Amino acid sequence: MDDLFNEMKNLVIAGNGAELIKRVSNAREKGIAAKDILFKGLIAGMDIVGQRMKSGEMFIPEVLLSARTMQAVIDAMGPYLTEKDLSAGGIIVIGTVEGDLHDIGKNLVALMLKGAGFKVIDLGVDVKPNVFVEAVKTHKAQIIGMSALLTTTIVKMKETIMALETAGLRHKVKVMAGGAPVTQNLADDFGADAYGNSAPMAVEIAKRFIATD
Ligand code: B1M
Repeated sequence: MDDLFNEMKNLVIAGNGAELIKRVSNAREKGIAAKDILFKGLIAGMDIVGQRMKSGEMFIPEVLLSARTMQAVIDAMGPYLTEKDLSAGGIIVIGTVEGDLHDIGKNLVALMLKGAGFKVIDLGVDVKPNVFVEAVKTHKAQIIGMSALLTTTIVKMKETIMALETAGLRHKVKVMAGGAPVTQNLADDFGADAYGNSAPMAVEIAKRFIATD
């Protein structure tokens, strides 16, 4: 099993989508859980890409190739990654905060929320605080989900919460924050209602929000 996950990691690093999709289908046929494929294969591979990017062994074009490969495989795996129970309901506005272009984690969270029955308004990347606020108003969202991957953009989560307060909407919407550099302490500090450290956890939190609404 470890060999298969290692192969998947290497294919993410190499940005070889065609081979990776074959490995993932084989793994599914063997009954390997989609979440294991995702976390032990794909995301583990992307973590190595991150380390190599930091050490200068990989450059932006190569990282982009890995990112596109990973997104394509996640899209292809969509039906296996989502719950069959569509009963959750609820409207969530989600986006990657201003200044930040990373969207794979955010897309995964959005995919799993949709699969659990949420109506997801995905604002994309580089979302300014006032755009989140307007979307909450327009769509009468009960939840707002913010993702950030850069230490320099986490502050935008706090600014967005302040913008919700200024608009008189803070008490009407639950705020969830996530993304690799975010921690429970940071989320508490800037006044979020919850911190999600993974896409499945984000779904659990969103369900809890709706249940206590
Ligand atoms: Co960027 N990048 N990047 N990058 N990149 C990181 C984040 C970095 C850690 C790499 C490194 O140096 N080791 C580093 C940040 C360092 C820091 O801030 N301290 C970095 C940097 C520096 C940069 C640039 C500045 C590089 C440059 O230009 N010199 C630049 C910034 C651009 C910008 O945003 N303005 C940049 C650009 C890029 C690419 C465009 C090439 C590409 C992004 C492509 C894309 O997203 N479409 C890219 C990539 C791919 C990465 C790494 C390698 C992988 C990110 C990823 O997709 N991970 C990343 C290193 C790493 O994270 N290991 C890195 C997989 C994804 C599934 O995980 O998003 O964490 P993640 O999501 C998880 C959880 O966090 C959680 O659920 C998901 C899993 O279940 N989650 C949530 C996420 N959002 C959530 C929201 C929730 C709840 C849970 O509730 C709402």
